[in-house]
Order: sequence, then structure tokens, then C-alpha cells
Amino acid sequence: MSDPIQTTTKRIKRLEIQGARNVAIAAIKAVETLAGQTEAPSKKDFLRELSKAKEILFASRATEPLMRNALRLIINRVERSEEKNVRRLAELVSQASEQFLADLEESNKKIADIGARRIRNDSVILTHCHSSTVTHLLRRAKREGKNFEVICTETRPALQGQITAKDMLELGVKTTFIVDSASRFFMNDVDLVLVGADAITSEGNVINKIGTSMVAIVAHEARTPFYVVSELLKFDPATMYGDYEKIEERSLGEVWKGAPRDLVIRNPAFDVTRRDFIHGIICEEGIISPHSITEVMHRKYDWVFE
Ligand code: RUB
Repeated sequence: MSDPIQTTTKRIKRLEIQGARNVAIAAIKAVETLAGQTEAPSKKDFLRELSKAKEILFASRATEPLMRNALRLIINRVERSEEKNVRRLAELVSQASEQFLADLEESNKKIADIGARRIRNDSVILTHCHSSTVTHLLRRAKREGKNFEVICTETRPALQGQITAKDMLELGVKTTFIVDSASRFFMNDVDLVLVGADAITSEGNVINKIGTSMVAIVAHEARTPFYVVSELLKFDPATMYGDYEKIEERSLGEVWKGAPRDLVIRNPAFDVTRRDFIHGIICEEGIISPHSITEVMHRKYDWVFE
């Protein structure tokens, strides 16, 4: 039997599974499969197995609080249960996983409903990288009969902008593909910038694909509204207690294969966009100010602070 944790981790590291939401969904499913296959003789052994799986998945990509919040919640259910029978505990993992996935789906739907209203007819929207949440919102707007164009940035070095561009063409949306550094060139023609999020800090800053903060600054300078489209559970509670969100650094070969020896290459996967450049976070609770994030989290998902 193949190891679901190792298989999923490999696919996440290689970006075959990308985007915070898809990463979290894949990690949840891997843990659910592991629980279904477990041969742990006792609750203690089962918990040890789950904890090891969690650590391996967390290490697959450092900047993924949605995955971390989900797996903590699911494994906590087992820790807190009075149940001793491993089979029944495995069922508990399955139930908690399915519930989390259903809630995530519901949030995604609400975000699309709310965000689609922000799309004006005949507008031009710029997006960076590939966010399944942004794509879902645009799909909803299109289905509602809104007419709009999309500009996709290439998103060096892994070129996730190509995924967005293909999604948009499939929707029948007029799509323009540009290199990242052309963002300012086109910004005056843009009505709205929509980007996803990997993490939201307690101060309301947003971490997303490298280059997002540059797009935000450019949008600010051009007075173009810049919105983050994100499930609230991308909030990282550890930032509340002083931790910085870790920024993953990826392989140098992604930037320049066969680069001269002794050349220093850096390849951070994400950057931080300050809340001052964000008009609003479009989330399942509505369009909120990034300043209100901890208040909203306490109201809606108080368990993340436990
Ligand atoms: C993807 C990225 C996406 C967010 C949000 O980076 O930065 O904007 O993850 O995506 P990578 P979603 O390709 O390195 O994973 O809305 O799908 O969660």
C-alpha cells in the first residue's frame, strides 16, 4: 500500500498540487486515508502516527496556515475524545475531515457570492499567480452574466499565471497575459485587483505569492482598488503570539537552471503585503477591513486561538 502522506507531500513540494486551498484539501485527504489504513494497536500509537504525518505535511510548505489549522482541528478531535478504540477514532478523523472540507466548500461559495457583486460590468481585473478562490469568484461573476476582462501576470518563476490564464479562457473571458514587471504599464487600465492569500497575520497583513506586494504598491500608486480573496482560516494564530509567518524559500533551479557557480540566487515563494495597501479582504463573513481580522476570527473561529 502506498504511503498517502509521502505521496501527497512529494506532490505538494513539486507544486503538482498548488495554492493554499488545494494544499490543505490534499493534506486533509491524506490524513483521512492514513487513518483509514491504520494498524496502530492503541490510541497512543494512532496519535503518534497522526502527529508524525502532521509534521511531515507541515514541512512540505512552510507558509500554509490553512493546512495547519485544518490538521490541528482534526487531530485535536482524536486527542480530546474519550474513545479508546482505534477503528472508531479513525472514523472520527474521517468525520472531522469531511466536515472541514464541507465547511471550506461553503466558505468558498459565500466568498464567490459576495465577491462577484464587486465585479462591475465591462471592468478589467488584474490577478497575480493562481488562486482557486479568485477563479471561483470570477466564474461566479461570469455565470451571473457579468462582462469583464482579466489580465494575468506570468508569476515568475513557476508561472502559475498560466494556470489562471487557461482557466479564464475556458470560461470564455477575454484574457491578457503579461510579464510581472509590466504590471505598472497596464495598471491604469485596471479597475480592480484580486489576489488570493496563503496567510493572514494578526495585524491584517497578507502573505501571498512573491510579487503580490509589488502589485499592491503599484495598484496603490495608480489608485486601483486591491482586494484579497481568502477564507478566514488562512489566518495564522501564531502571529498573534509573536511568531513571524515563515516564508518558504524554494529551489534555486526554479530561477536559473545552470546558473554560474558562486552566483547568489534567492527564491522566496511569498511576500508580505501590508494591510495599508489592501482595500478589503473578501471572505466568508463579507468584505472586511484587514484591521478587523482578529476580531472577526474570535467571533467566527475562536478555536484557532486554543
Ligand atoms: C499560490 C498562491 C495563491 C494562494 C491562494 O502559490 O500564492 O494565491 O495560495 O490560493 P503556490 P487559493 O502556487 O506557490 O502554491 O485561493 O487557491 O487558496
